[in-house]
Amino acid sequence: MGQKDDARALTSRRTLQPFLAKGFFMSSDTMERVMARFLITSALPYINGVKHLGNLAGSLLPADIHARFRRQTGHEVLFLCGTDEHGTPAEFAAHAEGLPVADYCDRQHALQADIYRRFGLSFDHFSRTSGPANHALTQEIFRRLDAAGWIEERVLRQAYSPHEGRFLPDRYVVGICPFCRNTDARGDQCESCTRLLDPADLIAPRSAISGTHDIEFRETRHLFLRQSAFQDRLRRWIVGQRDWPPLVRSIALKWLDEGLRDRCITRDLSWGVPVPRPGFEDKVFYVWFDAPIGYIAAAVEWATAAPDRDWRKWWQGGEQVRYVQFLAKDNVPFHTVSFPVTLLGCGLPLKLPDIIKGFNWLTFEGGKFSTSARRGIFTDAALRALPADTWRWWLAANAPEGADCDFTVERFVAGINKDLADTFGNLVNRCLSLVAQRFGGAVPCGGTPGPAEEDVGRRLAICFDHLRRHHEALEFRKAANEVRAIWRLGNAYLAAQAPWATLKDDPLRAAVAVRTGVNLIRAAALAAWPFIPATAATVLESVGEASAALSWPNDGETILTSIPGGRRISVPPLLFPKITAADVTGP
Ligand code: B3M
Ligand code: ZN
Repeated sequence: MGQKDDARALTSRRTLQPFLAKGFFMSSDTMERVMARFLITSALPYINGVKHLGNLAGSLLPADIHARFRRQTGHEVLFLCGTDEHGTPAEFAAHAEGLPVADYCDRQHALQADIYRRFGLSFDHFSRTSGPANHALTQEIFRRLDAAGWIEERVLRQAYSPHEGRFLPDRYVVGICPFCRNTDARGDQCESCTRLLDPADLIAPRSAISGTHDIEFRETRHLFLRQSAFQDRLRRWIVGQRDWPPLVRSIALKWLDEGLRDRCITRDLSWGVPVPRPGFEDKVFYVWFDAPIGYIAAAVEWATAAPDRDWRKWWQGGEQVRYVQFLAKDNVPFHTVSFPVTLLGCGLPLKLPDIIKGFNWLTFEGGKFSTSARRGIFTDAALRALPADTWRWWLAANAPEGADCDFTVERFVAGINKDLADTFGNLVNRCLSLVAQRFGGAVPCGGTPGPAEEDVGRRLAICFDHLRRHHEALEFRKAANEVRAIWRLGNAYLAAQAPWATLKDDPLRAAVAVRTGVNLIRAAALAAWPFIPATAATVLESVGEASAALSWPNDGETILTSIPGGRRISVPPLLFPKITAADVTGP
């Protein structure tokens, strides 16, 4: 640790002192509010094609919402992601498009990065696992694991194609399934009966590359990471993670209960991170070995872009950094078991995740989203159909947290029209139009706030308190519900005060109500910002609060008086026109 970090450690201990002196344990909330820095990662989307809405809902979007919330509450945040570019699916996809793998990955990375930018995902850096930083770091971590005695060479029997002059990874061998007779079963699994297979099980095996049936089984050396030796350490660590969602804890413990097996971390491919060991020139690391190291490499790359950035401040920041991972449930074992073994085993003081937020599946009209079958709505098509905020809102408000969640066009249309058009859009539009039409475009002055304003202020403060707690607990549906409650509160206040009706008889009362209404709009937009950032920014700009997006309202009293009378405002264009099914699916 450098001097700066030491100084930071001291100040932070001093900040903690009052809590510790009282002789009680800090709750994790208090701990988080005191702690300054959040390292946030979303699972790295795989490179083989544009992702569907399920991928967005199950890691990228919630990670972004959390990063935005933490920035809003004054925390220092490093939000990282990138494309996961190695492995057989990348080679296959490139082959299908007739491109060299590197070119295919360049193209797909640019495409995905652009889509995520348009979705408003606010990464501090969007990296690539095929980049030099990840290659160097993966090899370095491997060397350290090896030096510490955690790597073992073993001999395996594996499919070899004399025609291609190479060993074939399991997925590169296809043949007839011995169980269901599907003629295109893959060496690792039969997609038709879903049974897990070994290439040697296949009847009439052939190479998926050339189709040749000339396949032999030969002995070859591979490297194994001795995960089994970490069983007890991992169990102690996982059992101690009381803040993890039950979904993640239970998947992790199930794996441990079944007994950790040593893991083969090498593959016979040419695309990937080369294995730095004599005799392994034809092999690369298994994609799941190098992909999570990509989280660290992303920080290293981010840090090289400016002299005042230090990746160690994050990855080796100890207790002062809170590391939060977002991922879908099928990725849980790799993040709770394999990656932690890599981190623990390499002996570097790297951070283990503090919280792993796992998600269930988003399904599509009662079935699975499927990239290979092109079933569902894909992120590029979604952006062509409707603005990003529309998707962001629905996917967060219906996050597949406690259980799987089904996306149906009907539910989507109903949700968007009710929440965004009728509730938020209506609040902004009717109040700001009134300012424009009846007050010459300036927030009215005069009048004295009374019990109604006190009441709405108190309620608003309670909502923001709840909202903050839900964000801190990573409860996205509950947080979205609270945002909705804030929007409704604004509408209910305006409906009860009806300034359009009192304007003539009691202009001062109308002035107070409209001024309070404009401030309620500001609050509504601040609450909305992590979810629908583009729209929230438009609204804040129209009430002259463009720079407020990154602030969190403090208490009920000032939140309703921040925008003073006399300020000129503008009316934004209709925020959310009502939609129909045809807008979602196209004509
Ligand atoms: N690429 C998983 C997936 O696409 C994967 C995540 C890697 S996180 C290090 O489902
Ligand atoms: Zn089968």
